[in-house]
Amino acid sequence: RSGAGSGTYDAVIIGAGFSGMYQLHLLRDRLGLSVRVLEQGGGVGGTWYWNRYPGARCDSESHSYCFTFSPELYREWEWTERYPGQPEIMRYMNWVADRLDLKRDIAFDTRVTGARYDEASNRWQVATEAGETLTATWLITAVGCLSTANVPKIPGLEDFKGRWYHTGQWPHEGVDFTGQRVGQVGTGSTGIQAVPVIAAAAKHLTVFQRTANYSVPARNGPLDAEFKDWVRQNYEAIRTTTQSTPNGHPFVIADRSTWDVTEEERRALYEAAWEKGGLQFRATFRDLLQDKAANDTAAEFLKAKIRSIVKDPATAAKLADIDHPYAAKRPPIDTDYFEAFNRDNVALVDVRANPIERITPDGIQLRDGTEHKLDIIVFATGFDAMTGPLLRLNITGRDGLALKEAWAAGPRTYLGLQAVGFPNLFTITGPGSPSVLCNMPVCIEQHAEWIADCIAALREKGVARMEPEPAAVDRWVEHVNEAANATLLPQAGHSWYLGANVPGKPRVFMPYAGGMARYREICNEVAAKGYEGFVLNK
Ligand code: NA7
Repeated sequence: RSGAGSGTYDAVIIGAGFSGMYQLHLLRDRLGLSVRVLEQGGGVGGTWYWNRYPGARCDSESHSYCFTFSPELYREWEWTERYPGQPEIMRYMNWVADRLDLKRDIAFDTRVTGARYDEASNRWQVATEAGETLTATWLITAVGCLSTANVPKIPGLEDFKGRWYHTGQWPHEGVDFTGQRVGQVGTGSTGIQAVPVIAAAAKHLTVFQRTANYSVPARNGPLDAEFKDWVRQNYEAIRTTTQSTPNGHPFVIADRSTWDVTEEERRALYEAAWEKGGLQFRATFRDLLQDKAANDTAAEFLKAKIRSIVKDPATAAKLADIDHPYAAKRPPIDTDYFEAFNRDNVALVDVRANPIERITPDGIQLRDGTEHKLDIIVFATGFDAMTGPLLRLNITGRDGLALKEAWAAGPRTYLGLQAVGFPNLFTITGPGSPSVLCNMPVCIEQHAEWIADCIAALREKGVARMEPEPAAVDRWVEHVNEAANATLLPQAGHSWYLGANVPGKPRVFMPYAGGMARYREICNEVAAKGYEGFVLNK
């Protein structure tokens, strides 16, 4: 149903992806609150509602990329492939929404244009594009971390005579590439998924690569009956694993160091991990993300794989010219990405050496004057991650403080959940939470449950207003920095974890790298100590 309906609610939730759906279920069905969810898309699904680009598929394995709070729901849904594709995830999200009867409390096609905290009434006022105002005690953002498309500001785009698309705002009717000359900008996780699929459909595909990337084969395929039975029978064990590993995935990081084994054994272990495929590759040794020399062994193995797959030595050299440690940027996994460069209709252009200068009416022109003629440009250029979706909500807190101003030098939160000056506002998977370094549904379930428990506890105590202490925020920001600096993650200078992909964005390492399991413990301790670090007012 569209139209938010002005009114007063206990809670307003912005977004109807995994986070918003589960938060609605908890607040409405467990706590009995009145809740309205505002969703700009025409249906549930969040990131998967928008990311319909060719090859769109989750990099988490399907039996861990789902809700696990309900054994019944978990066992009833049957995934068909090792990694769920976008259409299957959408079917799953709609199925959950229907099973939990969520849609009646979600206003679709409803964009939030502003949210203002009114001190006198201690209420949030949320404005929608249609001119409605919703009033709520609790405001919860469930807007995701990767939902604000980053279309690079390249001069001339407005004059391009062909069609152009960003992968995160893909037309629902799809794009027909038949007979088309396509240019794709970007070789992150998205671009790496899209290349082989576009290459198979288009007349010609030119891939514009600024930063070469590692990728490990996903080894996707249909799941057999035996595995599906195993998943149903091992619900508890799978959940225990995902909740106790640092990254929320259903595999355990090996306990051995890179240096515990001989070179030959190491090669055999990498080879086995490569054959098994997927994000598990980074779990081969426990120190890959802490010890640069250890990481180099993985990096060299993966670069050698690129050179062995890609037949043209010059193309192989460009693809393997990777200057960041393995997994210091989000590590992609693929289906025939490097193999696609062996096709006659695919070309790689290095735009690090020779950057894109402008877009002409006919294509893309590089600094040295070369023009690539194109009918379609695909921007797989990522997102204004983590802070982008929050800042565009135009949130204003106490004393007219805009979130944009409060975070002008970078985001500052306590636990990624709350910020000083914004009482009763909770940010699910906000900056300073493990979010993007974790298998998302695992992180989301923990956040939504913590928030629901917190609201229940505050209501019981008669607390009307909650906001973090400035000192608690200072300590948390410092801890987030320490956690990042204990890893190789900040060494990838151009990663979106650091905000480096958006010109002018402050360079702050945003996610919490201390691991989901540790984070869960910290959040539990904070709650057990009566919400230590938060100011609670009656
Ligand atoms: P990413 O990982 O941010 O990748 C974006 C890619 O686009 C990356 O290769 C960028 O190069 C490239 N890019 C961005 N702007 C430009 C310009 N102006 N010129 C050339 N190349 C550019 O986004 P994805 O969508 O792939 O992945 C995001 C997450 O979604 C992913 O990690 C999963 O968690 C799901 P750069 O590296 O900045 O040099």
